[in-house]
Amino acid sequence: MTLDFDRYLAERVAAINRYLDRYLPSETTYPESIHRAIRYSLFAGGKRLRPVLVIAASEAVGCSQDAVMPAAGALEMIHTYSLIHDDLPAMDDDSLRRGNPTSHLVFGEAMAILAGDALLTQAFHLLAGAADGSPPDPERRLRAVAVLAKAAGVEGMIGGQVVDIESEGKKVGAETLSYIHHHKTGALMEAAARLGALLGGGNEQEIDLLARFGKEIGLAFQIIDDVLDVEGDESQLGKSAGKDQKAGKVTYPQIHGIEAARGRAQDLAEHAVDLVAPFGKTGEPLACLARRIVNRHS
Ligand code: GRG
Repeated sequence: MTLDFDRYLAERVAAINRYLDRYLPSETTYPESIHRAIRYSLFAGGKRLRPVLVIAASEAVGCSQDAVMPAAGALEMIHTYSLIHDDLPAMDDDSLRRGNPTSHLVFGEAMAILAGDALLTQAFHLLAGAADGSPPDPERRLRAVAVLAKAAGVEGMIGGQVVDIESEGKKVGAETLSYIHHHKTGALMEAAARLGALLGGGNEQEIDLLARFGKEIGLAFQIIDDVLDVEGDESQLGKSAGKDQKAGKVTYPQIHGIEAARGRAQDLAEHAVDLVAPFGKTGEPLACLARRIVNRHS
């Protein structure tokens, strides 16, 4: 039987949302303002790609999703923090995110900064095992914390954001663009797949292979994000379109053209599909995810 991927996705997204809802303090918890700001951004309807990637990678190595839910939740929390901070006046100064006014427009700049900080910090509380009380394997849990810290920090997402900001309005080449994409977007995707495999009990070879898968689809995802910024429709994207050109940002379509950009993303996705072929049936959701990433409209 072929996999009903829409159903697969819907079930996992619902499980992630339930998990995060249970873990996070309610909006009536004191001090209410910060919990309202956190929940406003987290539950505004993101695609949940990174936590789904954690779960699908764990399933590929034969694990049930329960063991990796803390990692899945942590990935989404860090991703959401990066969106809140990226939208701030000091960064992209954006007004629309996940179809809603950005956090700083609703809660003020200070609360938006704090909501992002809180999500980043709480993500490590969750991953470290404080929420479930029964770390499956303390050594793997510790490695997982290190993997996520590296991916979110200067050697990963922050490093990519720094080079992105410093490249604005400048004529930079393909090498710099590749650094930005691999770090700003790819690092969290790679970490998601690596964490799923690591905490799902995979062996070292499986962990490395799935991390490579995450890296390839991370790059494909960002190339398509660049394409959608040019061709996409704001109401479908849920965020402002045409931002990259306005901000003088270097993008894949700008250097290589739209057709080549789409072609490169397709090639990366197909290569990623080949990488997970050895997993057979349990790797099928990952293959579907790779293809969905390049055929998306939002
Ligand atoms: C400001 C700390 C900080 C980091 C900035 C990741 C990042 C680095 C900024 C976020 C903005 C951005 C354009 C990142 C590139 C990755 C990307 C395309 C994010 C959007 O991810 P989706 O489409 O968003 O998965 P949803 O809303 O669906 O979760």
